[in-house]
Amino acid sequence: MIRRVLAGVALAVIPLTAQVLGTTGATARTASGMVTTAGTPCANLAALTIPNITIKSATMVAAGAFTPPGAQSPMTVPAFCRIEATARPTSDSDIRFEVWIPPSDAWNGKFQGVGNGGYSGAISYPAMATALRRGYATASTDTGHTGDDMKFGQGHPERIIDWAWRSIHVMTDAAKVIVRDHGGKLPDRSYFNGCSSGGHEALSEAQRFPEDYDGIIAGDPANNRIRQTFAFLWSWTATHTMDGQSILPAAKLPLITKAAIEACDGNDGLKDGIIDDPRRCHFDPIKLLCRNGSSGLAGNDDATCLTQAQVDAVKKVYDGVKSPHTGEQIFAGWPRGSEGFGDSPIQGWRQYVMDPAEPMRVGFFRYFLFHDPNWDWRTIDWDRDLAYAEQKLPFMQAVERDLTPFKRHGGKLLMYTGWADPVVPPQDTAAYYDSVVKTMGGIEKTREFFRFFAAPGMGHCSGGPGPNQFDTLAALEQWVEKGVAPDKLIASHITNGKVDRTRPLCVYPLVARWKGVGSTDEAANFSCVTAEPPSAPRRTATPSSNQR
Ligand SMILES: [Ca+2]
Repeated sequence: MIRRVLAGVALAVIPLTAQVLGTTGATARTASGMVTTAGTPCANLAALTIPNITIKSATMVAAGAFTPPGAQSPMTVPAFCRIEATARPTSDSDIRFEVWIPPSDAWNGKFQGVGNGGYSGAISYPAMATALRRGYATASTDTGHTGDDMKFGQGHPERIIDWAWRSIHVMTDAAKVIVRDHGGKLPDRSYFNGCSSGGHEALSEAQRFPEDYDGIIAGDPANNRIRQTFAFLWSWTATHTMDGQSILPAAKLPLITKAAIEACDGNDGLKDGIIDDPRRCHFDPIKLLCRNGSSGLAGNDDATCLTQAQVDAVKKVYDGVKSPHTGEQIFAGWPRGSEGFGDSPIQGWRQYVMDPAEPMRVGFFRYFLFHDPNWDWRTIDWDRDLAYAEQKLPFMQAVERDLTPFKRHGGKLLMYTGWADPVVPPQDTAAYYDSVVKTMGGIEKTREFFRFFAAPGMGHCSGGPGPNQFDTLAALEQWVEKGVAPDKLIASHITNGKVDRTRPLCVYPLVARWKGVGSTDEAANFSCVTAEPPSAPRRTATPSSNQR
């Protein structure tokens, strides 16, 4: 219903009349020889009338340095027309968004909506600049509030909806109208590109508004949002005492990752410092138990081993949330290999599990669910509270398995994740894909419009020991515009600005396997094959000369 009511509302309102076109003078000739007229000059866009949208400003920005609001340092951008606007689809809404449009000679004729991170609260200027540099008209929104915490939801149910799905759709509709008015035509193609919360937004668009976009990139999607939030609370309570003391010192996380990789690196037949698929890794942290049997809290033990309490904590994070009553798995645990693989807090369990003084996203329970700023995480009832949350806030989810409307629209969906993601457990992302495959009639029928790529050893959206830089947009453009579906993406690992390893990321569920000759750091020496059954691990390959 939501889809039918809202989709196309804005587009239907402003006919692009000859009179509107006549206000400009600029004309251009398309490849087919048809003369088109560039639309309203940038500065005049401020006078554009779109229902529920207020355009605050429309200004030309010259090529060069541009410092977006809130940024410490400038970005380098090509010239563009910058439109600042606010959408108020409800009386309580305050959805700020910007639309950036290249000059006609630089515009590729396409539109790209870009997604957010965390609980958003900020326009994604760097992603907009990236889209602009590739010739796209682009838009981003603050999703209807400012800041990354969740207090905005207290007493503002409509703003929670704005954040959950409405802002991206409203932004998309309005941006297309603005682009049409300035560029003289609707975008030839529209893409959405997001990771993390942006991945959630991407899947929400494919599910709720299948006609908004022709191509959608969903990275490390936090689409199973309610259970993901319960899992944050679970992992925090697993690694902290009831009075909030940390059981597991962050300094020990790299030790655990090292041991997990040692245990599981060879499962894929190649000792290369990367766990290929953590679902096939069953490393038990008891292997790290201190030999002197020391136990107790952090600080009383040896830096090279784990106390029994620490072993138990790590196991709980791996295992994920289970119903204490039925044993049902509520949400996947964090993968082996994600514990601590890098120096920054997001390259391991620090940022979302270990470091917060309270469970990450506890504001969800306080401000979205129970409307009680004093809600105490110790009172969680996993079954009762989960049932209540899923009944009360279903719009926070983007877990629909039937994507028939998006497929029928001709849409193409490219989803990716990092197999070492310490924020959104990749096992849940794979499980979502598997469930869509089941619903949509099998892997072949699903691959016609929806492909999934998992990057071994990649963290949350980027980083990690595995090759983690790859061009999803170029692959999706080929698929949408030329009908060439991606069977693999070539990923690079970069150290100090230098590529030191490339690998294919194979279309799921295929996996990359070394051919047995040549450097294990070159993608060309790998094939995409069906994974070996976990019960019969392949013989360890003969190491190549430069293997690490
Ligand atoms: Ca390996």
